[in-house]
Amino acid sequence: MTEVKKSICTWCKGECGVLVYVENSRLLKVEPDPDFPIKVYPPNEGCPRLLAAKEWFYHPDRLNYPLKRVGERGEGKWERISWDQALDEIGEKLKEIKEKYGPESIAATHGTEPRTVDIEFKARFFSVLGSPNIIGQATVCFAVRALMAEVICGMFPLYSVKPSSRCIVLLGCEPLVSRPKTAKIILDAKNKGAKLIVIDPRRTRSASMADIWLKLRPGTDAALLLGMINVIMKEELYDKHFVENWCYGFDELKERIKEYPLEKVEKITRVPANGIEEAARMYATNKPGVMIEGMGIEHLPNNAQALHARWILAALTGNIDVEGGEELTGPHPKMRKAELALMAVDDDWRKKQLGRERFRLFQVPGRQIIARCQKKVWCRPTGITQAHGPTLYRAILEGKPYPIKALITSDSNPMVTQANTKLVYKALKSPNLELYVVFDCFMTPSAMLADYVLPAASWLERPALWNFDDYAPYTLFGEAALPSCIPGEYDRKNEYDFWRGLGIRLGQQEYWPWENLEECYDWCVKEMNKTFKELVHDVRCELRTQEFKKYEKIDPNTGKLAGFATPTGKVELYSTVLEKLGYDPLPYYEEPTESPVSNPELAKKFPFVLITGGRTRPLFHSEWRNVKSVRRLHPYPLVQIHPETAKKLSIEEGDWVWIETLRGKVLQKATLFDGIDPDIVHAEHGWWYPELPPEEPWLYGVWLSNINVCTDDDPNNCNQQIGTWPLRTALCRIYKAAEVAKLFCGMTE
Ligand SMILES: Nc1nc2c(c(=O)[nH]1)N[C@H]1C(S)=C(S)[C@@H](COP(=O)(O)OP(=O)(O)OC[C@H]3O[C@@H](n4cnc5c(=O)[nH]c(N)nc54)[C@H](O)[C@@H]3O)O[C@H]1N2
Ligand SMILES: Nc1nc2c(c(=O)[nH]1)N[C@H]1C(S)=C(S)[C@@H](COP(=O)(O)OP(=O)(O)OC[C@H]3O[C@@H](n4cnc5c(=O)[nH]c(N)nc54)[C@H](O)[C@@H]3O)O[C@H]1N2
Ligand code: SF4
Ligand SMILES: [Mo]
Repeated sequence: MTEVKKSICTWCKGECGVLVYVENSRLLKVEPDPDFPIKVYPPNEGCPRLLAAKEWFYHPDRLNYPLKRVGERGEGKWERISWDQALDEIGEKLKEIKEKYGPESIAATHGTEPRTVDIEFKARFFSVLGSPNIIGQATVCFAVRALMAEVICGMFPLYSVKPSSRCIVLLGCEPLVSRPKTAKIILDAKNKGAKLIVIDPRRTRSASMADIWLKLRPGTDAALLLGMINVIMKEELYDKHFVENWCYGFDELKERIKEYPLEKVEKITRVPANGIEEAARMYATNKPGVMIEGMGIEHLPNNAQALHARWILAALTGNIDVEGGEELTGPHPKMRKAELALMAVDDDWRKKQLGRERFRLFQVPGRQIIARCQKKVWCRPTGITQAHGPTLYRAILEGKPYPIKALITSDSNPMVTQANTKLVYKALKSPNLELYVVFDCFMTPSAMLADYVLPAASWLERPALWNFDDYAPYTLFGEAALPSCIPGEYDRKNEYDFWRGLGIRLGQQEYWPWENLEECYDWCVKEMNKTFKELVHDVRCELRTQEFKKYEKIDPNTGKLAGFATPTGKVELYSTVLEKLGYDPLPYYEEPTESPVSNPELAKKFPFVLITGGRTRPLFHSEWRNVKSVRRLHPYPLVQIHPETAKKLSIEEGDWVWIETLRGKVLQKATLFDGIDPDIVHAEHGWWYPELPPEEPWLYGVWLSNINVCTDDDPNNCNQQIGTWPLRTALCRIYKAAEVAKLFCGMTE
């Protein structure tokens, strides 16, 4: 008999409600759920990943059982073992390391977190263990923009664009490719007459349909936004009531902004002054307005300053906490999922967090200030803080400031997605690292270097309670469609069972009272007066009712206005949080460390600015290269080069070219594109070749086209407030790679 299961697909940021057809525990097909209330663009009926669901699920390379290394790291020799043996041995080793070097010598790295929906379990394991060293992509991804929103106005917006938005500003973001839910709403708003402003060095599809496209020089967003503030101040386009009553530091800002006259901004950004004026006026006079920032701004070495300016713009125009503007939803009053992480930032052991003294804003010192303010206004603090990845990889190699002896990677492929692959490789291969464990659905270049590789259950094999640590404006409930273990066929685990299994072996029994993930979810939703199962079947997608201008309401506990969750209770144009941490409290422009302006000598040898990682459909980071029907749609990595540049370098469409920086060089296929300046090139990230040999020196061709071989992670060049490594500004040179490429093509075709 065919069963139809209601699941949540997390293969990309669509997080779509889907129907999974199953017979005798076999997957038949997956279809979009027509009744699911949240729609996406492009419509998921044609989603190539969904169409390939069976190919993915029954892929011959899918990991089915735990593997233990028997040869050297990277030699590709494995022995199949049971889960009990794997967890027993890993648990034993962790205990030994903890006793000898302290819990902080055990670390974890993870990837684009919302996919697994269950980041809390790893955090819980580490909180009980007493190690502050979880590193991962948060330092370059969502956490960066969330953090700066929290610093300036005490909370972050999540999915806040609405069809009623009247002006949408895309700041280094291309939702038509990367964010299916947001794209749908933007198109709806645009159909209703909303203005669209795109700030991007490339002519994206959104830029093509925008009212204004500001083609800026990469890395100069902070200057551009300061220029927009200048216009809004000069022309008095700001919301006087909001500024007077709810903004802190207007006069100081006014002084600072004098340093950014439009002629200077034009010179820095290459955006004509009248374009900046026009954009500022459009944004300030079409309300509600919302800014959606993406990796174009988050991956910059001066991202904190740019995001600071972005929040000042939102505040000056009175767009904060209004419907269709920057909606501050806050924690779900009845959900307790985030509590699972046990994120008390005042714990003494958190003082050992790697990078804490330096990147104080993102790390525990900043988080402590933010958490105190949030407790007063939002009852619950958010908890996003991570140790610094580049510092941790160096600690593995150098043993400083203390040794890191064990690393567990789940849901990530750091050999491909972390900056400076050569250093990551050295660290993962180092004998200093006594234990490396990878928990994934497939064998990857990272997994090839592990001592144990453990098979992960995917979204098809586990229930889902998706609400972005309780902060999303909606909660999604999905059921497991397929068993995670079929004896004789495969035996995989979900995140909960994996971390619980390890926790129990490390004496954490009392912290893992729930026998399985569903029981744990029942605990999270207890106050909803329904079981998790009932919520899957009766609710599936709970849309939260929202209130706006909450800062103006009287807090019943204090009898005072609620205000914003910042030290002054106002939106801090002048940030007392930054000041307290010893940083400049106002935004400013700082040239990226590796640019033709800051380093003209280097630019003689490496004359192009390299930006990386603009998303492609249908690929998702380093995934899907192994699924033929999907790979066919995007078989090779493409580097975008302006036709004039290509002509000068005798490069033609489809030629393999070398992209070289100070760190290294890789090959990608040239595609000529006049929507980018002649001195800028854009390379894709995430490339490895699952069709090439897994063992060293190949590691699935990880050295061939993986752009992170070329990116920088030197802590001195990271953003000094947050720690972000610069994925989108580097100097490079490019040249044709005729002979090598022919050889390489033969191998991968
Ligand atoms: N140069 C450059 N580098 C970048 C970027 C860029 O723009 N330019 N972008 C950065 C950003 S924003 C991000 S978020 C990161 C992403 O970095 P990662 O998260 O490391 O990227 P993925 O390739 O998605 O790796 C996820 C791994 O998890 C596995 N996986 C899939 N589903 C599951 C599951 O359910 N459970 C488990 N345990 N594993 C699963 C996949 O097989 C894959 O190997 O990359 C960053 N790196
Ligand atoms: N299909 C697919 N969807 C995805 C992903 C995927 O890998 N594949 N990854 C997911 C993840 S984890 C993330 S974080 C999101 C990211 O999605 P987005 O936030 O949309 O980011 P990107 O597409 O990486 O980059 C957006 C734009 O930044 C521009 N850019 C580059 N440098 C600069 C600069 O200096 N300033 C400005 N203003 N812009 C610049 C690029 O030209 C690019 O068009 O996508 C998510 N969705
Ligand atoms: S892959 Fe993305 S767009 Fe396609 S169904 Fe899944 S979540 Fe939706
Ligand atoms: Mo990301």
